[in-house]
Amino acid sequence: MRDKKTVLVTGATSGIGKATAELLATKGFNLIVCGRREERLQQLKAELGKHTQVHSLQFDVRDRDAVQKAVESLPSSFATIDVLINNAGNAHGLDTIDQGSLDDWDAMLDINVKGLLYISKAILPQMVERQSGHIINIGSTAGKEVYPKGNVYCASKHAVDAINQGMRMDLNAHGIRVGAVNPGLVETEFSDVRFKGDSNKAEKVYQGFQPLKAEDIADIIHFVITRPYHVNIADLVVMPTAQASSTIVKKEL
Ligand code: NDP
Ligand code: 8X3
Repeated sequence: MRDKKTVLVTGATSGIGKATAELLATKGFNLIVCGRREERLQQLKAELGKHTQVHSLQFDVRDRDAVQKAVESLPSSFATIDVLINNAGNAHGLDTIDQGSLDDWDAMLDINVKGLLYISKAILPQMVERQSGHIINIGSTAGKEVYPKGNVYCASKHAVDAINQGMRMDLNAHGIRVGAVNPGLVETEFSDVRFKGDSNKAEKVYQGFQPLKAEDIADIIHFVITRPYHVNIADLVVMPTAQASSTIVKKEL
């Protein structure tokens, strides 16, 4: 009998995923932390290892064979995954549809949508076999509404919204819980990635109001996965108090 549940977090090298792994490590969960940046994974493993059992998996969610191999490589003590947190993802660019880059579009659809599907596909068979498990899909307010220049990022997060609903329906018969957490503006490396390292542009996104912190989302994810089994938080939207919608943010002058 395992004494702790095991949680696999994709995109654990930064932002929401990292904060979630850090919190869950102190709350009685074993962790499988995933990402592409090996150095950060090793650092995280060393930090979290002070609190719990940690295993790291380095792969790009776009590479379906690498995803499958990574999951198959798990040692027996980490092979049973109780909770999957589908968090890896980013926006790439912020351009009108006529100006957008095909590479950015490929990245967003391949990572945010297909990557989420690949990792889910690799883990679902064991959950179905056990008739238990919990999947948290990290969507976005961008999956609930579209904003100017958000076009393909919003489409990718609308797809996550649809996949979240579809997963919940299809896995209902197997007793597997599925739910989404959809944040508004959270200050992470998200905008650095969106603006390709232009930190001035990235910082401006969060100026003049108090954005959410990655830790705020981690706290919510911890709440969601610690509800009693009969409670499934199916779809949760959380914004900074200063934000009312993707385009309405109350800023101090
Ligand atoms: P960060 O940029 O801080 O973190 C993104 C994470 O995703 C990193 O750990 C990164 O790891 C991982 N990742 C990106 N591309 C890949 C890839 N190809 N393969 C594997 N891992 C990948 O951003 P956030 O923490 O903000 O974003 C996390 C999730 O939250 C995303 O799905 C995002 O869309 C969503 N979100 C963010 C909001 C925000 O305002 N910040 C609001 C709403 C939703 P590595 O580079 O090491 O691979
Ligand atoms: C991230 C939130 O508004 O930058 O999904 O798209 S937003």
